[in-house]
Amino acid sequence: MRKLLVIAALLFVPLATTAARAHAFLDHASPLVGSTVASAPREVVLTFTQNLEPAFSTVEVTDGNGARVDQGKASVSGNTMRIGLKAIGAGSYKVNWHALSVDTHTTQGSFSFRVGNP
Ligand SMILES: [Cu+2]
Repeated sequence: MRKLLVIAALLFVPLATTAARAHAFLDHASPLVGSTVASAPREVVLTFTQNLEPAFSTVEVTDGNGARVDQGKASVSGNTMRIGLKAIGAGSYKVNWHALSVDTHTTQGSFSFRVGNP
């Protein structure tokens, strides 16, 4: 039974990979996903696996209390979305993004980063 499950899982991997490539997923971010940075970043930059539709792609950055610490309006260029940050101190911050890729599929995700001494 267990062997069958493993085989089934392996069979689905190529399909999942193909589907993932067809949408705009987060490829990498600055600050890095889950990282701790020594000094406060002035912006968050998200790079996606596909070009984005600027009008329908957004990102919000919130502090530990859920208060917005971003400058309000993301700018999108190609597969990159960036948003400026207010002056932030040490703490944990959450980045919530929504993306509409040029193939009209929506994706969303979130991650956090920390400012302060690791
Ligand atoms: Cu897609």
